[in-house]
Parts: sequence; structure tokens; C-alpha cells
Amino acid sequence: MQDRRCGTIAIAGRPNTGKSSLLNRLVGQKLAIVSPKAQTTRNPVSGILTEGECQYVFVDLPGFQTRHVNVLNRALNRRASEGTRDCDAVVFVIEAQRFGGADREVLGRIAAEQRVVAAVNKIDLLGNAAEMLPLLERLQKEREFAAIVPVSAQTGENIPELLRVLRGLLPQGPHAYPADQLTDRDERFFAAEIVREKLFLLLGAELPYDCEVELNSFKQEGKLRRIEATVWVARESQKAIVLGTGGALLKRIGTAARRDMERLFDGKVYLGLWIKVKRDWTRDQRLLRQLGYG
Ligand SMILES: Nc1nc2c(ncn2[C@@H]2O[C@H](COP(=O)(O)OP(=O)(O)OP(=O)(O)O)[C@@H](O)[C@H]2O)c(=O)[nH]1
Ligand SMILES: [Mg+2]
Repeated sequence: MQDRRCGTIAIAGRPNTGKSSLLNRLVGQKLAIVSPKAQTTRNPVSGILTEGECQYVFVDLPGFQTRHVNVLNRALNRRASEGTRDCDAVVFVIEAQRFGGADREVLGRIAAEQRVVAAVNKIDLLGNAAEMLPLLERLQKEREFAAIVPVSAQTGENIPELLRVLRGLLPQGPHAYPADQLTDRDERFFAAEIVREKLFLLLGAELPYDCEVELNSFKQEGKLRRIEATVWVARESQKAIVLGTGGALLKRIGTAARRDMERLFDGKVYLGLWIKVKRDWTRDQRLLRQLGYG
């Protein structure tokens, strides 16, 4: 019992550095949604890893939003900043190929007294490890890190080393969750997130930023989960695009989402999707509050 440890570790960084991918790799299960588009994550999601006496509670945060100034993005930035405060350590994720102004801005928002481990991600994209040296040198001058660990969320390279370093930063104390619990989010949350991921993956460049998913109902009927959700878009013209010719695109989105849900929930899912227009919802304080962006 002596060396029992438990703590919260926030995963922060500019958009698209691979924070959500890293969370999934650390806990060994796809919990957080991932897409090639920047600013995919809006809702913090926790992933819990219990290894013997040590319990890590990781929290994947939204990347710091730089794209548009609106009510939604201000709420997301608040979430990102607050998330690095209420934790025992921060993993600051950057890409191995570059470190720039947007990375520096996020780093500057992490309190000076907070312990930070820099995870230099995507090392699988480098020709050889020596390419990283100038970046590592620059990084060391930015701040005093508890450690700098090159990793690949994609291949899993060096993830055990990252865990080893983090273990030393966790406070001693009882575990907050049972050893087999993976997250503190419920199935309703993941259902909406999975639909959102498919919108990011299957819609064109800008449209996902104007979409939001609201879960209308989630009912367990025997072994079947019956799920109904609304996709909000910001303009009438976007509704037709999300529907696609004869509703084909919405159908593809629904099928892809349902398959992922069935895998995660390990059971049959019926998914009903609707599209509704709410003009400029990303600027609509009331709707945003209804959708959980306080
Ligand atoms: N090659 C490579 N690609 C990666 C790695 N980690 C993440 N990616 C890719 O990088 C893109 C962004 O990954 P995410 O995990 O969504 O990044 P994020 O930091 O959570 O992004 P936001 O939520 O938008 O802030 C996706 O296309 C991932 O597949 C890695 O280690 N190697
Ligand atoms: Mg993310």
C-alpha cells in the first residue's frame, strides 16, 4: 500500500499535435475522437490507466483555438486553460517536425509552478532521430520541463518511457477509480462524440466547424441501444451538403458512427440522425449553454 499513487495528468498543446491519439495510446483503447483536421476535440475526455499500484487519470483537452473568434471557441479556450490548472502534471504535446508560435502560446498558459513533461510526438515521421536535435535544444530553453520524451502515438514508440516519467510525478494516495474503469464519461457522451468524429472525417474542410451533435435520446431495449441525435448546422445550405444526394452522405456518416458505437459498447445499436439548422450557432450563447458549453 505504501507506494500507491493516483493523479490527474492533463494533455495540452496546440491543435492537431496528436493529443487525443496519445490519450488513446496511453490507455490502450480508442476513447477520444481523432481526425486529420485541427480543432477536433471540443469536450475534455478522461482516460484512466491502472498499472499495479499506480493510477493515471489522463484528460485530453481541446487544442487552443486560433481559427475564429466566437463564443464557442472562447468557451473551448477556457476549457483548455482551466484543464491545465486542476491537475497534478501536464503533458505538453508538440510535433517532432516543428515548434512554433502557437505551441509557445499554449506553453505560456500553463502555470509556472505546474510540472510539465514535453511529449515530442510523431517521431515516426522523421527520417532519423538526429533531425529532432535542434528542436530539442530549442525546447529546453523555453521552460524547465520535468522531462522531454520523444514518442509516437501512432506506433506506440517510447510510450512506456513516458509512463515511467509520469509515474514519478503522481502524488501518493488511494486510487480514485476501480482498476478496470477506463473513463469517467458515459455511453451517451461517447455516442455524440463518435458522430462528431464522422462529421470531421467525412465532411469537407470547413463544414465540421459549423456542426455540433446533440444527443436526443439513448434507450437500452434489451441488448439494443436505441440512439437518436441531432446534427446542428449553421446555415440552410449546409443542411443539403450534410444530407448529400438522396441522403447518401448522412447515411454514410450514420453507418460509420453506428459501427464504431457497436464496437465500443459491444452490442447492437440503432442510430437515428436528424439535421437541424440554427443560424450561426457558434455565436449563440443560449444554444451553446444547452449543448454544455457553459
Ligand atoms: N504520423 C503520425 N501521425 C499522428 C501521430 N499522432 C497523431 N497523429 C495524427 O495527427 C492528426 C491529429 O491527431 P489528433 O489526435 O486528433 O490531434 P489533437 O491534438 O487531439 O487535435 P485537436 O483535438 O484538434 O486539438 C491525426 O490525423 C492523427 O492520426 C503520430 O504519432 N504519428
Ligand atoms: Mg483532440
